[in-house]
Amino acid sequence: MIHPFFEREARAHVEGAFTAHELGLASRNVALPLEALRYDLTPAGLHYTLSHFDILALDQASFRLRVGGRVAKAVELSMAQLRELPSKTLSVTMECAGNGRAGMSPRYPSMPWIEGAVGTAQWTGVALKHVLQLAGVGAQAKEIAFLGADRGFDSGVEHEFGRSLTVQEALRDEVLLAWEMNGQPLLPQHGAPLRLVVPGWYGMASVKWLSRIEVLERAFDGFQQVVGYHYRKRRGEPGVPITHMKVRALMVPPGIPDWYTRRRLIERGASEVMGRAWTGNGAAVRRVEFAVDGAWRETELERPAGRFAWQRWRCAWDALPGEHELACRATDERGDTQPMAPDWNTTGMGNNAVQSVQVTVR
Ligand SMILES: Nc1nc2c(c(=O)[nH]1)N[C@H]1C(S)=C(S)[C@@H](COP(=O)(O)O)O[C@H]1N2
Ligand SMILES: [Mo]
Repeated sequence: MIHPFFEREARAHVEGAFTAHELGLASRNVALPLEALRYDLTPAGLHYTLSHFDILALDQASFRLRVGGRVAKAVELSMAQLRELPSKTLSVTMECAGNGRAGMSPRYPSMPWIEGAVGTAQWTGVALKHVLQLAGVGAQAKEIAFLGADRGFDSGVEHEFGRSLTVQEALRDEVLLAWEMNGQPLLPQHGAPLRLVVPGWYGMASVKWLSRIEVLERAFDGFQQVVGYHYRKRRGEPGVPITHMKVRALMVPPGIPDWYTRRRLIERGASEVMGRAWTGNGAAVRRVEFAVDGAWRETELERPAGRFAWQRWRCAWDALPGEHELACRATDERGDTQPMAPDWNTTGMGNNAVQSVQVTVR
């Protein structure tokens, strides 16, 4: 066997039983428990988290953000200097691009998310554009790369977690360098002391433990940019880069659960089902439908707390005794909606298939 650090062969897909490696990742990287969809703002301890390598313990006092590359003047900023810049707070729904991976078969061996890799937090920080203005982005600049301080291997390649945005995307007002989440200092697992937050995009764009910004005259060629995060039907094909979140709705599974199987039991009669819906790319969710045993009906959809935050929906349901399958489906302003079955791709990305919940009504 080739040593895993130098293993460049793609990991073989798996079917059926979950592997010990998947269990290991699933217990490090936690999902939002779906009942926590009740909160407009996800308490930090219930927000999902995904870290590829180790969760770092960076020292706030000696921390410096370095901005270099094709800039007029390279700068280094301490946390104290960053806090002196004009700050703002945005409510942002963030979802991992791998959310729903466990529902694709055969399965890519990685973090086996079921459906809870999502959360909404208030992020406070400085708009990235202010920091870029301090350094002065050169006219030839094409992309801006964001490098985390965390380092490790994937598919035989050693790298620091890094992602890039085009200059145009990076200068958008809503792209933040954040040091607070829900009014509290960032927790270590969410990237303390500083992270990027790119509203509307899947989570991988929001680089944690952000330590270096490089202005480039070429496209960034980091592993997480060129190898990772593409929709590919076949291995080795160039594929389509993953950017914004797809439209999606989730419901709080109603009733009470069985501890082990999570099957739900509900009392008969009038009840209300609720959940959240979101989409990326600046659009809003236009409608959410709810289905009992395949019969779809409209729900009541609330306005979002901000342009980048999920929207609450609810629906009255007169629960009749028996076994039922509940489902929900969102459609956004662009007319994009959710498929009934996952759209399979090699690394199990962007699965926004309709959620379905089995319930027993007593
Ligand atoms: N430095 C660094 N940034 C990172 C990651 C990482 O592993 N390292 N994971 C990314 C991915 S894949 C996601 S989904 C989000 C998760 O952010 P959260 O843990 O705060 O929810 O962080 C992104 N930023
Ligand atoms: Mo992710």
